[in-house]
Amino acid sequence: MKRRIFLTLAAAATGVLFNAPVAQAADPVKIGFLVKQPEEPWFQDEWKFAEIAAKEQGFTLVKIGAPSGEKVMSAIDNLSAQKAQGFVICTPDVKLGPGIVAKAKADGLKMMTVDDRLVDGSGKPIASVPHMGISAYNIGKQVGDGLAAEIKKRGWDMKDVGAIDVTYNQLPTAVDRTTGATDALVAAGFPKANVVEAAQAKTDTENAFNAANIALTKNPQFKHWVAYALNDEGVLGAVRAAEGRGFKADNMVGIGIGGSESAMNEFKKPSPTGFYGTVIISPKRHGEETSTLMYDWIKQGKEPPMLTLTTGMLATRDNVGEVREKMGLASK
Ligand code: FCA
Repeated sequence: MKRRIFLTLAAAATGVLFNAPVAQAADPVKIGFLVKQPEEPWFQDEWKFAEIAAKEQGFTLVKIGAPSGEKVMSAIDNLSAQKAQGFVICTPDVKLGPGIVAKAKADGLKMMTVDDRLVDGSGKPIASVPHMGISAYNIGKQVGDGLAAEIKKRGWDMKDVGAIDVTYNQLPTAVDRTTGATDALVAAGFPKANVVEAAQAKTDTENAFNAANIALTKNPQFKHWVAYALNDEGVLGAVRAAEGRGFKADNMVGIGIGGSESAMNEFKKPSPTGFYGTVIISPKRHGEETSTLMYDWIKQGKEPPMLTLTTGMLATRDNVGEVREKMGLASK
């Protein structure tokens, strides 16, 4: 009896009784971080920043590459078996939404999405899952504005310029990004008829290369080209395809989205390529902040904001160092 009173008082003194944390104090926190394309530098960077959060907060981070629905489902079961309490995910397919939500619930895991937002059976975003994404349409507009400014600076006649719009319409954030870019170009006076859609089968350089090649072959009338896509890899595919047809830095302007290693390597080449710029987004926010939000949710029961949309900044090889510094990415 005496012992019970003592324990109760001790618990009350530390606030445990009145502000019960969701995880037991003794449980080590374990958080999964699932990404759809682990080979892509953007996702490597997200993981790197998530590791920083893990070190700072003292939780275990379980990094899992999950390029298919089956991989996602088995990864969630696996996390549950390892006694993880939650996970952050960039899904390989947003339509897996209801299945992922049900699986996480059945396994008793908290979840939040990053980059790509889950949709329900009718294609609407699943608003009940906390999400951090980019402000896709506005970032796309920054791409289109940058392309239009460069076309004007070079004094190109817009009727001689083709635009390769590398699309991936299965993914809403991709649609928003490329639509933003097209809208900004058209608003700057670019002829809509000169926008050539090039659908990629997967969001990587190889698939963008194949799509862009077809667009170039079918449109020999253009003297110059610009290109955009949902990410840097897509634009790099278009730039490489254009190079293969003789359109080098003088006649090709590509602006990507991301700012990870693929773009940085391009800027480090001794002479400029058709990869003119990138809108740098923040793997720090998408990796470190998401996993810290998940940690706070597990530790303190504090649910993350339901929707956070991050911004980006256009960088070219001339100012990339400065822009990275402004975005808090310089030391990485
Ligand atoms: C999507 C893209 C990635 C990256 C991320 C922020 O997941 O596929 O390349 O741009 O959004």
